[in-house]
Amino acid sequence: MFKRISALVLAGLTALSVTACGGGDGTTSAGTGGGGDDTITMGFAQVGAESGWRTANTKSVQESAKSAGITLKFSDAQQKQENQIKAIRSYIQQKVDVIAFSPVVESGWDPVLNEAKNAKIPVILTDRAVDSKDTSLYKTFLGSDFVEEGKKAGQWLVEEYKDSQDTVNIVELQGTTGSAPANDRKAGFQEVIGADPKFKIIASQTGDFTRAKGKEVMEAFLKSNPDIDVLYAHNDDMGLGAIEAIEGAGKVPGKDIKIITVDAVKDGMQALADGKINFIVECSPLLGPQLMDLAKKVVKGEEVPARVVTEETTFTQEQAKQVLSSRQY
Ligand code: GYE
Repeated sequence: MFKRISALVLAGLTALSVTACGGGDGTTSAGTGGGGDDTITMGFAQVGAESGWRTANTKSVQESAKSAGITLKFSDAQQKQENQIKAIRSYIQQKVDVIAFSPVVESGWDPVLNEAKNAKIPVILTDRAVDSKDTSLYKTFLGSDFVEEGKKAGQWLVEEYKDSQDTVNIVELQGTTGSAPANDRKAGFQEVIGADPKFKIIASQTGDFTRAKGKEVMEAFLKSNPDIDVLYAHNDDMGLGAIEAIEGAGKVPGKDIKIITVDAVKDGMQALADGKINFIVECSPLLGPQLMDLAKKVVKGEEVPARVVTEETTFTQEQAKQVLSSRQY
């Protein structure tokens, strides 16, 4: 296990570390980024297993920890903040070297993050952000720009309907209530379509990023709104669930109701290539390698950028057909 000694770090020996064996006297070793047999232990508090994106993200984190030689303690919070807080507290107790987590919702993290800070365990936010004012509570935030993703979804829609004067009735399936991707994907989309009053969001509800909920909520939307032109789903899984609901109601997804989703996981890309989804904004779950690099740096006390934004693209139906076979997740 690694333990940082801030006084020595302050003295300019940024890569210095101590191997603490069960609270014993330990031996010091000035690491140079490579050698030495000090193993970093990371506690990772995952959101859950709600979507294809999440499964791919978990796999990426586990595989990259392995190849980076980092010992990973992994927990699945089943989309519940209290479970994530418990997991983080247990990582603090176990004196891990670094804690990484993807906060299920944005608010309510200050107490537990302060506990980590007091225990001198660095925290890395990955995938989702917190809304804490105190940015000293974490070292960096690695993940997508969700507002930008929402904007890309909106821009496609504006372009698609540029020649039409008619009202465009939109229903929205939001992600988990209070989560950064739900808040930001909604805001970015709204910002773009809000410039033209012909775009109307006639219903908007959470589907908790799951297929089952996406289907259930879409069924309700279809019952109460006979005239839906567009579905904007905050992830592929909810969109895929909604496709079942649309087909169940005797309508043709991608034609009678146009569908925009976010993520671009394989099942989503397949539905896009098949013409059932019209446009997907990519959100990459492959954050593992960058996360492990950042973890090594923060454990050594090196400076890291406060924000690392993931690069991503968008896909039309034609583009999906071309890249589908080489899609990794
Ligand atoms: O889009 C969704 C998942 O936080 C970016 O969470 C992630 C989102 C992703 O459940 O599928």
